[in-house]
Amino acid sequence: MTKTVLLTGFEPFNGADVNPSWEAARALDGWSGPGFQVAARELPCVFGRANLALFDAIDALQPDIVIAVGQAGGRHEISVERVALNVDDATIPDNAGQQPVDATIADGGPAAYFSTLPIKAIVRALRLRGFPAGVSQTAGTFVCNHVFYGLMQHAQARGMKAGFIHVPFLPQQVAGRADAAPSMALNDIIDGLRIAVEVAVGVESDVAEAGGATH
Ligand code: PCA
Repeated sequence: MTKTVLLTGFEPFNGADVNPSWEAARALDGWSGPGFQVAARELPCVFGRANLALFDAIDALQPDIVIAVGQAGGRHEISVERVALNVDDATIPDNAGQQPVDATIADGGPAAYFSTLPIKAIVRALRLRGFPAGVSQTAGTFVCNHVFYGLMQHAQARGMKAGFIHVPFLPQQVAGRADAAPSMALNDIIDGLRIAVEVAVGVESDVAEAGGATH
């Protein structure tokens, strides 16, 4: 049976005019391969509303696998997230002007959820193909983590595989910046997400190999 994979990306935020997560996800809308088809949807960068948009998309598409994607400006690699935390703690306002501080996402919910994607297998496949990639131990405490937490709660109830991947800035976002933030070409981000989808569809249990962090 063909598996449906929902890929989400975010609208631009913090005054930017582009968000690589949506640019990459939208490029894969309608892409299909052996045993799977991909649908892409854009999420608002707004606490609460983003999760409602995600749950609507899940209801409409009934996906087997959900991979939410966000921009992590300043990171140099494709970051496959391990853990979603039950906290909102924003350093900047979201696109509706909300800036929650130390707020619980789900009262009575677990402190954290783990991704159910084969995160080590995805990182290994990306590295074998020459992409800078790694497991990340935190998706931050802004809208991406908020969506990731809501996604995992929803996915557990429905028995879907789900997780989150952060991607670097695009070259055009860092050109001319004094701080030399790293970036990745859009085509590489797109190809990296293709690999992540293929592994998520094809690998049932994750590989065990070193890939954590000492600090
Ligand atoms: N990145 C932000 C929110 C939207 C996005 O693309 C984050 O990492 O929380």
